[in-house]
Amino acid sequence: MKRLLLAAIAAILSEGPHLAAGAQERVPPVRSVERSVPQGVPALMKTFGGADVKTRADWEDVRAPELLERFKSEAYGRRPAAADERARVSFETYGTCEAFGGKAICKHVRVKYDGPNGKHAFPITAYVPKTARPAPAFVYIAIDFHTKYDADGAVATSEYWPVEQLIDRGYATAAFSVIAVAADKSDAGFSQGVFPAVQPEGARGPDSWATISAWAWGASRVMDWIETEPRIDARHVGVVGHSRGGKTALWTGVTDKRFAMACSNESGCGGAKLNHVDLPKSESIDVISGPRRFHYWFCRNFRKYAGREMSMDFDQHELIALIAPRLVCVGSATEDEWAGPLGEWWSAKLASPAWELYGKKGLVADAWPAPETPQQAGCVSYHLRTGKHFLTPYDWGRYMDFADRHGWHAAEVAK
Ligand code: GTR
Repeated sequence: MKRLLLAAIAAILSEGPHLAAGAQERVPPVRSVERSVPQGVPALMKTFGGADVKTRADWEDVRAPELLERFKSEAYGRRPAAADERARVSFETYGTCEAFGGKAICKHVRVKYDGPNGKHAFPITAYVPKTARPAPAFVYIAIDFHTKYDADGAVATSEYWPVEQLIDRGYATAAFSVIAVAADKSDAGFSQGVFPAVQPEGARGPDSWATISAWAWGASRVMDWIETEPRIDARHVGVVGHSRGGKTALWTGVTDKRFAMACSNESGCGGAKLNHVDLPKSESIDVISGPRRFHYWFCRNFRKYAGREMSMDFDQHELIALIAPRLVCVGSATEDEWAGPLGEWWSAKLASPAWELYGKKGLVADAWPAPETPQQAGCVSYHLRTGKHFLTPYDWGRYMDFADRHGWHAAEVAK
């Protein structure tokens, strides 16, 4: 009762949610799963005002900016400009070593941020293969699960991060722990991590940046460092995250065009999963944004969409489309129904017209694939892996295959 009353007051006080005027884009049926066909998906190639988006200029000048604005104001929040001022960021390399029998160099780097309201620092752990040419790289957004830390909070190892596999394929990799950037718990509020260095807590509004945006800030600072590292090819860097890290990887790809690829591994609701498809076993906006769950990952406005997914006038295929014409990978797992694997595939599929504006292809596929048959012919990769919610060597292998396909590579690993 109290919740209903509060919701009613909030609805009166705040701007209403952005809901669609009516059903729009028709989508082709998926042969194998006819009961889970998206309904009333917001049309990617129509502006909110109803104009057709036909050219690259229509997209870049009108549609992409208005979608970006929607995702900022309604989902992930607005990051104050001072957070991304390069002059406020510096690096200190506090350790280097040989790794994997001399195949790679390990570096420990501290990122220091001198913000308008305070300072913040966090560590990066990087491995760089001893290749003749600068190596392409993957930034790994390390969530707390399966992560082991050094004494200073740097990522030491993680079952989600198979470093030697990357090194052996000639890729550098750099990881940071999300909790070294912003706490992954609601009671920490926004008084910890990078937030207070940027602005006083009292300055927050319904569209202020939240935790996913702060973690994406961390990934961008790793990219700042990569640009200073001569052994890494900064033009060929992907960002990889699993689950909440996958949501963050997509937002990083959208907000930082220096990343040539964004890889969402089983990111689900608020990540790659389309909302306009009925997948009752998957997480809903109501659940994820609930007071006892993960409301703090998103800006306050996101809560307005709880229970109203089907009438939202924007959806996650449009988030993926904002990464075009760069590369995107979406990975799902068969036993990960909470993330809605089919909804993840649909977003990848329905995002694809954005690549066509650039004379490229997005996801080249007519139907949701069988497990272990990756769809990698275009600029959007999708794979379904047998198994549970996890970031496995198989998933990493598909992300590296995709980068290889796009010619990122392949300096030889020094023996
Ligand atoms: C779940 C959450 C998901 C997903 C996952 C994770 O509990 O409901 O949205 O992000 O956590 O990050 O492992």
